[in-house]
Amino acid sequence: RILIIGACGQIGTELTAYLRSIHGNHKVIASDIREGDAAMMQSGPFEVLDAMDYDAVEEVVIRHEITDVYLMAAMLSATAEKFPMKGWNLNMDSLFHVLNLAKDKKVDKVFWPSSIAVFGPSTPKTDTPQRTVMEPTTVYGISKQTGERWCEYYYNRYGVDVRSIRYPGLISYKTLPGGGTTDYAVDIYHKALKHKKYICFLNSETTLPMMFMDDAIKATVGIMDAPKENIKIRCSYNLASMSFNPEEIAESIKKHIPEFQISYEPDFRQAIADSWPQSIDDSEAQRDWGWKSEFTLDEMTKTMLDNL
Ligand code: VAH
Repeated sequence: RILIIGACGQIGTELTAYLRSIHGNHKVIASDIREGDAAMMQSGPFEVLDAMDYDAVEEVVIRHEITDVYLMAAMLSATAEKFPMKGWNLNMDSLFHVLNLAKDKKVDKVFWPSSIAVFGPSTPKTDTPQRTVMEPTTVYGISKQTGERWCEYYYNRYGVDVRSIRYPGLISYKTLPGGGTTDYAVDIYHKALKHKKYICFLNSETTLPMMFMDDAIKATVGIMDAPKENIKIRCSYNLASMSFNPEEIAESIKKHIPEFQISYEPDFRQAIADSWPQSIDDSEAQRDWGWKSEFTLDEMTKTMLDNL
């Protein structure tokens, strides 16, 4: 059986629905720090679970005979700058608990999300390579860089089958994201439909690597379904789809809502965005487990506006 920790989050919500559609509702146990919405609670087994409580995680893993764990709980970049120690402790304790359960053979396989936030101002900004200088300047980025080191250590030292992806900014219509810097790219669609205008907290030229959620879910399941011997990178794989800035996404929206207006009022999240790369080289993911992005910006815009 599969356990999703952080099932009510931006990725967790869609990952839970997708895995339940593939494996059947009762093979996928959803969990989060508090109960989810009606759709989540009615679609299969749910456990209220604190990812920082080892005994509680172990009890759920044993009682439900879990084999695969997707650890999607984390505090994202903007929020972690407000609560550094809470962010560090949540992101790291939850990872150690799941890695140790795998080390003790209580689970067989682990997925853990990393992020382009592991890169910092000294990282090459375009076509950022899989292996490069990584001096992250955010709590979130530091926790993801450290987590990658520990994933690789647990694989090399204890044979733990942990797999990871450095997600770009993710955009979806099924859930509101929480506390990210790339979240402007979700908010903009909601505001475009409601108010036909959006005040963006990043400036117009801030180009960031982005991905539509359907592509992210495909990549997550793709790396977990790949044969073990194909996974050559055990820290975390670069993953790419598209790169755009607020002006470009606004232009894409204007093709559907011509009167849409965007204005710019950068806040503390501008410095976070400026520390990240603009585009990512994901050739290893393409080579090792057949990754291929499907969605373009205009296709994503059409899907977002049709579904919101
Ligand atoms: C954030 N959406 O903004 C997340 C992600 C690369 C960005 O890590 O913090």
